[in-house]
Amino acid sequence: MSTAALHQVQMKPKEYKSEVPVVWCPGCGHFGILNSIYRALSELGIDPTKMMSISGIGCSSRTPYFIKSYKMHTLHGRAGAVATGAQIARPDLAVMVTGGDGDGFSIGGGHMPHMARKNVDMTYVLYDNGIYGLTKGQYSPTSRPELKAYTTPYGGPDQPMDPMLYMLTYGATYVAQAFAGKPKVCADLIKGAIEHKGFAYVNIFSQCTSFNHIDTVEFYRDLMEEIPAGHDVADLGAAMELARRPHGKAPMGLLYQVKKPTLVDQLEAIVKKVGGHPDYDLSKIVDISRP
Ligand SMILES: Cc1ncc(C[n+]2csc(CCOP(=O)(O)OP(=O)(O)O)c2C)c(N)n1
Ligand code: SF4
Repeated sequence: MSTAALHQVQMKPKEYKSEVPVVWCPGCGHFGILNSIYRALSELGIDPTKMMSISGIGCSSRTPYFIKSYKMHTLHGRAGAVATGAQIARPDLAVMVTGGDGDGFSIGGGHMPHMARKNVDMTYVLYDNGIYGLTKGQYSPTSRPELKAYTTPYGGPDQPMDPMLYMLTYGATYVAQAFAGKPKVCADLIKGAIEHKGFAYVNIFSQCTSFNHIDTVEFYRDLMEEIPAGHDVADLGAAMELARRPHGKAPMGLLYQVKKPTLVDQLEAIVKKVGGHPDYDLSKIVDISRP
């Protein structure tokens, strides 16, 4: 969203910490992402009373508890739907969803395409650790087949999905990726996402030190490659080609960014078109739907 209305405070990153103690396992990548969020909020000067932090269920979905802002800890997989409603009701707030690959792409997978194609003005930070951490290590949609987890003791039977290709395909207007071990890169991409007017998706690889023993810090360091200088972020084809990992490396940085009307812009345009027209009467529409 435009942060002009939100540039109201001067707070250090640590001042965005709430009173709630962070309870993740030692070495969990989620710490790095949380610190990057604090840093992004501080650098943008976001007023905590102008921010709505929303999540579903998971270790990553605990994030709103740790941030000084308004917050909703909702149902597993439903953060995006709740955030869409919150954004329509209060377009003046900075709406941020934080959650895991299980929350976003398993149970919540039905919502992801719609937030993207509707261009809901929000930031979605997905903590991608390739596993269900909170429920003690089940295989997720981004798990590699080599992962031996409780539900896949002999490895997985299918191929992982790619969140980058998915989001680009469904029309997200800001698509970026990083690794929790690169806090400055993460903070810059999250800052860009908050400032972006439209649906901004940031995929951040995050090691689960307790249950995913193959996607380690070393694995992610080796996997990631900075997006080449000169990449045109408005070129969807070029973004998709990078996301396809032609040389086996996952792109790190901003893949894609374009300006398009948001869901609220489109709704306002409809109201402008039909508002004041004698046939436009919201109470009549509500009456039609009464039993
Ligand atoms: C309706 C429902 N189904 C299943 C669960 C159990 N559950 C809680 S969190 C979770 C997945 C967590 O994984 P992820 O979203 O990737 O986050 P992480 O814990 O890895 O950060 C599941 C399956 C639930 N809470 N509610
Ligand atoms: S179980 Fe995994 S994701 Fe959850 S806090 Fe521990 S290391 Fe992090």
